[in-house]
Amino acid sequence: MQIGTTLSQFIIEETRLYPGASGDFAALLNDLAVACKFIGAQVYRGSLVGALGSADTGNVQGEIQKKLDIISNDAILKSMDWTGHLSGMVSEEMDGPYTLPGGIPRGKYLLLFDPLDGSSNTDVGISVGTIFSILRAPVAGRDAEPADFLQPGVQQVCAGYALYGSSSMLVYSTGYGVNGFTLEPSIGEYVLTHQQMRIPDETREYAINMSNHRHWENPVRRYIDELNQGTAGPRGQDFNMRWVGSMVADVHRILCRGGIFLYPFDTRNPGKPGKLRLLYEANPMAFLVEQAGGAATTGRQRILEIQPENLHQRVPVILGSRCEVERVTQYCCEESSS
Ligand code: P6P
Repeated sequence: MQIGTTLSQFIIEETRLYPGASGDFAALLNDLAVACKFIGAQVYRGSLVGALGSADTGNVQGEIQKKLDIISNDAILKSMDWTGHLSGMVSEEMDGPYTLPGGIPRGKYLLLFDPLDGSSNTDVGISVGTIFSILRAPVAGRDAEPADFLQPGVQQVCAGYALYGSSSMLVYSTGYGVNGFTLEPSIGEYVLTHQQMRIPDETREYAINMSNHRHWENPVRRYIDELNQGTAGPRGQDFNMRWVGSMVADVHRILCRGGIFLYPFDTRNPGKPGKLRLLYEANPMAFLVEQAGGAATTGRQRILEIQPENLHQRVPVILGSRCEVERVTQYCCEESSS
């Protein structure tokens, strides 16, 4: 049996693209991959280990936590906090930055993550995932402060996700394209299976939660209504819809075969500009999508250029096949300028 290119081999070989690299980042990414393997093992065992259902706790988002949210969050913290490569971590599940244990060197990177995105799907057997983003610490050698994490998405040195789906995968980019690895259970290694993933500019597939139709802004409603009018409408084409309710699953499908994903602003809670969080959902996914040739905006600006204002800031998200994202963005900007 040929093993193929393992994640470890790929990371080391990619490190050679960075002259003078210390190897810290390579070790960091490998440690993160171990955490993702552990999380996947708990997700796939589910009821067998009593991991499904809700915990009796809530998180900073005001959401009831699933047991697997806590298991996943702890798995990443404990897999990463001893490494000496980080000076702090931010998670969807924690109010502020995680302070590393004493006696551990404070490293040059920051890790931001959603430990188990779409976790409500675990109880019903639908794909979920871990989303991660890695930034450089403005000041290495000290505990990271909240402001250190508030960097625009263009500053990410790495972004990726682990998908716990029909197979267990890890997909990431450091700025040299997007590569996907599939977990080979017999050896416990992620093996390169999706090299240089690309998103076609055009698509006939969209992902949105249609039940929010009446809450959307007019330009988004116009865009989706045009898709739904099919060949009889202004687009002159029929479109297909998919909505998993798990961002990692929807984005992975788009990286594999194209499409457009929308979680736009809606009027249900005007104080909330969107559902998805900028630092550990929108930014990493936007980085991946752009690296694969797609586009990612809020409908009015490039997501990666947003200057974050707080750790759990939410933004509207429109990402995927470039021509469709540009169309929606044009509709939104026309509305704004009228
Ligand atoms: P809705 C999961 O809760 C999540 O954050 C994303 O993974 C997913 O795309 C979205 O929310 C689903 O939201 O409103 O359709 O349940």
